[in-house]
Amino acid sequence: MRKTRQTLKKIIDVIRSRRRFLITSHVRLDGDAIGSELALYLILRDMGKEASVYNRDATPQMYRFLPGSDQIMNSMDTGEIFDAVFILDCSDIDRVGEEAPRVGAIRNIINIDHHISNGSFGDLSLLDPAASSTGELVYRLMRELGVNITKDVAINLYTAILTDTGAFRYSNTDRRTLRVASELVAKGADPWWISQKVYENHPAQKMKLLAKALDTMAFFWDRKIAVIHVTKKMLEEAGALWEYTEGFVEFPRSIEGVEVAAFISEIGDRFFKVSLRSRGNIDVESIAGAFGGGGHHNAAACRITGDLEGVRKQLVEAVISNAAERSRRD
Ligand SMILES: [Mn+2]
Repeated sequence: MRKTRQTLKKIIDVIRSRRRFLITSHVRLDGDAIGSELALYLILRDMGKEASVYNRDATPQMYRFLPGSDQIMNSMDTGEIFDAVFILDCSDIDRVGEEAPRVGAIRNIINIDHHISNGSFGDLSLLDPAASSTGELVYRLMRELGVNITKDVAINLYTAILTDTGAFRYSNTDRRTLRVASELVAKGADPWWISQKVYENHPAQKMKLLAKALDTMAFFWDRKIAVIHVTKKMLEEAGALWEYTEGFVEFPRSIEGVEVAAFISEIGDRFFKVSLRSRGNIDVESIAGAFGGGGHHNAAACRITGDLEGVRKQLVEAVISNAAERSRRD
């Protein structure tokens, strides 16, 4: 806690003493990444600083209602010079994408994240795996800065927290999370308006794709593991975008008796992204870690090469052996 305070003070020193800031996050954006970026962007601008937001990927349609999202760049100017960069919600600097080496060459790297696997890269790391979201950490930073949280900032931070807690349902939701959310509502974030924008604004193609994905549901290990997948072909057939798959993994997880849910998506030739969710004891962070990925105890992701059947098999075996190892230890 004391170290966190010191880090916050050091970050504030950098903000106050520097002028030109870059803000970035991970590829395959989510609500926490974008909401945290835009909140920080708007605050820095309000402080009279120069700030730019760069993401490798375009902002998903569902997050384009966020104030400031039209200012996000998807390419980096070669000539631009920054005094400092904020890397948000990234357990590793490589998560930024192809521009990671250039981002990493910026003098002051400030790493703000809540992933347990964050290796504290950069010059200053504000890390708290107990925080619900990076948005909650950005909120803490703003409180420490003593800046005025405008309605636009509140909307961004509320969305960050809302989406990373699965609408305040996951185990990362606690008193502090709800208190921060309540303060953001007091600053003008309207829960119903934001919920509609995020959760009740789906393109029809997304539901078509979801129907196909649910049709692939397979159970393993006495129905304690449920796996669904989406291939490029399914995406094409539904006329859907990759971003529509956000949240699909919640469907297998919501089934009675399922302890580990996996969503496998084809991202390249013999190359798959695997999103993992668990409830209770099974630590999907360590399972994803075995494949070079990371995340949190109950939510993690990794990439696995091979054909679809092989990937699913490797994954199921990894979950079972992880559980067996755990029960031996306990
Ligand atoms: Mn996050």
